[in-house]
Amino acid sequence: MSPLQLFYRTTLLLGGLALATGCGQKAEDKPAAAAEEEVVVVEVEAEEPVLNVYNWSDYIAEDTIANFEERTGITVNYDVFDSNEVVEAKLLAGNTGYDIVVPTASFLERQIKAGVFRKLDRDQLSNWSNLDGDIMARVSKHDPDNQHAAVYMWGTTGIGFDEVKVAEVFPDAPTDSWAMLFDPEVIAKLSACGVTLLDAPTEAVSAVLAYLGRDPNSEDLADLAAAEEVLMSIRPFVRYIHSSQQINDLANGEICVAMGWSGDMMIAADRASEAENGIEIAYSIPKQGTVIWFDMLAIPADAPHPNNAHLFINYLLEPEVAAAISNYVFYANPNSASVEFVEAEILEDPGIYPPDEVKAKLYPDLARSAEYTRNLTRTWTRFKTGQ
Ligand code: SPD
Repeated sequence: MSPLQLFYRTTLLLGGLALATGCGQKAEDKPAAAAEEEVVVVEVEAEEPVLNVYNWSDYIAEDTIANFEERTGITVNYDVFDSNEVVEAKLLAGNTGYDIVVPTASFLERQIKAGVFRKLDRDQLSNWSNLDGDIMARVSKHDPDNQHAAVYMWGTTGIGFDEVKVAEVFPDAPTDSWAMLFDPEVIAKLSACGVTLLDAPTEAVSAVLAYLGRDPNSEDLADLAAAEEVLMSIRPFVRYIHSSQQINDLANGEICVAMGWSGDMMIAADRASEAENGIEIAYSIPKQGTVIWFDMLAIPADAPHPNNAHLFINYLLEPEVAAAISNYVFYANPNSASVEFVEAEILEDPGIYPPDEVKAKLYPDLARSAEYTRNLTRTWTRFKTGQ
């Protein structure tokens, strides 16, 4: 392979690659304003034009991948998941074949310790400075000096609910509380129209602990036992435990209450609105507090196309690209330069960008120890199987 790829700063970066590979936008096609930007040349090993991406489902704009492919000539193989545990098992086994993976920061922390990621080459990430300094400082607790990962999107975990159905089956339902899911008397009533939980053990147990007024990040086995007791008491009223199916089921009225991730619940609302089926989905951040989490772009140590992976991360760090994703999937992005391109409706939605008084109720998502995780997994298996 010839050892040359050219990089232009910001939006011109991929134009530079096109010049080197003879595909996509030509240098002379550059808009006049852009032509004045500083050109940065970085030499890296050219790779076969392939990129293997493993991302969460419903987590990218419709044209993000197609635009990248068009601009670079790189073919993207795009797989999806809906569980940190699944990604972690694959990463720890190795040889995933993926060039980009998107674990949540608390999981990334222990994966870094297991040596499964390569360090990012900042020389290939000219758009890195677009990242919000406060957010990157926050995730540096998981990845010291942000050496291995960039934040992709962030959000919270709360309750999505069908306003009409819930009002029908339980007019005084405590929609601002985890009691919707964890009080057996409440969930028993709501079960008439269908209640679901995320298949995310750490988050479910944390939420129960917040509901009980205990430390959501506790690794005390007495707290885990208390959470298990609650989970077992509500098990008969849970229709299913799954982390992506509830989006469409809320949108089409199959269920009425779901534990869910912020943007996903808004995707459900958007799909219902597009279907014009009269269903109105709301998203609530419970008053007892909830987790704030960060999903991270990282490159496995054995990635077959690490330079293409850097190109992709740099592309995602372009302000317009990040904004287009937020506008499509309703998740907050960490890109300060993207704000002017994010729709006002998204920026002003307190469920997406929580105001300070809500932020004060958000607790961090800490990495759990291996020993605690083994106990948690046993609890979760008993919960899922109801035994
Ligand atoms: N549909 C995209 C969902 C992204 C969810 N990220 C999960 C974070 C878990 N803490």
